[in-house]
Amino acid sequence: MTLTAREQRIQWFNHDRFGMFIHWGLYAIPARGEWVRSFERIPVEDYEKYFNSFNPVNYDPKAWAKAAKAAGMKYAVMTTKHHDGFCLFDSALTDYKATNTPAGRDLIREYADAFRAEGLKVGFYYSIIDWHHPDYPAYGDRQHPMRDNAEFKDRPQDFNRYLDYMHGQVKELLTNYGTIDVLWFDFSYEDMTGEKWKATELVKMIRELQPNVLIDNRLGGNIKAREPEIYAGDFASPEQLLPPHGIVNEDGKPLPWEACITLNHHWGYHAHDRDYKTPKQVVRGLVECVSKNGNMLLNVGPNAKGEIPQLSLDVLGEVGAWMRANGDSIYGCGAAALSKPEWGRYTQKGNKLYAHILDRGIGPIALQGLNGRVKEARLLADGAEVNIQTPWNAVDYPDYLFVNIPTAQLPDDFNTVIELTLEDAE
Ligand code: JFZ
Repeated sequence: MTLTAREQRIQWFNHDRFGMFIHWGLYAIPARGEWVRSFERIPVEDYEKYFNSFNPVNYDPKAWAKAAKAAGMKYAVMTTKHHDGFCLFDSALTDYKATNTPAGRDLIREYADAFRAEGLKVGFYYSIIDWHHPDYPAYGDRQHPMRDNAEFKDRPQDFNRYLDYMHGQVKELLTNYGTIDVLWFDFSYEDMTGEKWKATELVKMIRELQPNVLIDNRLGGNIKAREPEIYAGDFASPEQLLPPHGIVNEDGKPLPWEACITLNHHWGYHAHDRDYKTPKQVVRGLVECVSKNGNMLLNVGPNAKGEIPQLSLDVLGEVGAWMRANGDSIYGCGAAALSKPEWGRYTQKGNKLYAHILDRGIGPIALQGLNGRVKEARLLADGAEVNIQTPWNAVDYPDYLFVNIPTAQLPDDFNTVIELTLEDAE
């Protein structure tokens, strides 16, 4: 079967499944999240102090890349510019960039080089919303910091000038930093969608510069359509939510998707938000994504010194330990053609079916429809044989395979994975 260009470029993404999202910018200094300018209606002049003092002395993207890799992540997406308009890269089209702060260097170049050197794929987040550019709609906009400031009402504006700027920056990002694996645009709303961004023209340029870069679905358009617009995107981007049944198009065909998820409750650094998901929740969430043919892009928000918060590193470390033992049930895997079992979830890769046991229950674990179909059962974490003989008290259930766990508790409380080798490979 020959694959379309779209199907071909998405292959690595469907294999890799787990990535790191990085939200970093001037907002790390006020430390109240990346929407601080909008929420608190901060004028650009008052935000300027952060530009003048941005000096992340401990910025060490090699350490970030190592942390991502050790967590089992295979790619990363980092903010090159967020809604506040501040550019972490050395754009020739603006002065509002990291090179003109005390940081004094192109933070994106260092990120791209460091992550690539660790063998991770490199993605760029780029905000198509811009609260700094004078030609971006301010007064009356849904979320611009000056949305209800009457002084901005009759300000002369030329949106085409903003579009030239935005298209120009995308061109810079795809020209000056080598191969880029993901372009993560953010975001469309109301009438600010699709051709308002000159999206067809934009994507044609992108495809000429880097035909294989993956684009998210936030330029607008309908990714679920039978024949989606050229700018509708390569993958769907559910945010802070794991879609109940995965994502399919109008014909019921599975679509690539990636759930972006924060570790606490903020994308950008927040000094007081210590309400973190546990490593167990993260592992189970990732497994849920893969069991529904999706990816997880897990966020970190480095602080003003350029450090990933220790609480985030702690979670990533524990997730990584689980991934080292159980990554075979994630990479290259997708949904199994079996419904969700009572005790957990399935993922599958060819003739390897992975039973993710989340609930020990009592007695043997019953796997419907698998009796006589399994050649071998092993604990994925250590390769130890798992007994699958039908016990004397279960002969009345011929449709079920029984997995006999010899202990009252599961060996791995996060998620115990049993690798089943099927007789009938699919
Ligand atoms: C967006 C950003 O606003 C946010 O800061 C972060 O970067 C996240 C990954 O993406 O989140 C959204 C997108 C759309 C809406 C709200 C937040 N919306 O339509 O209300």
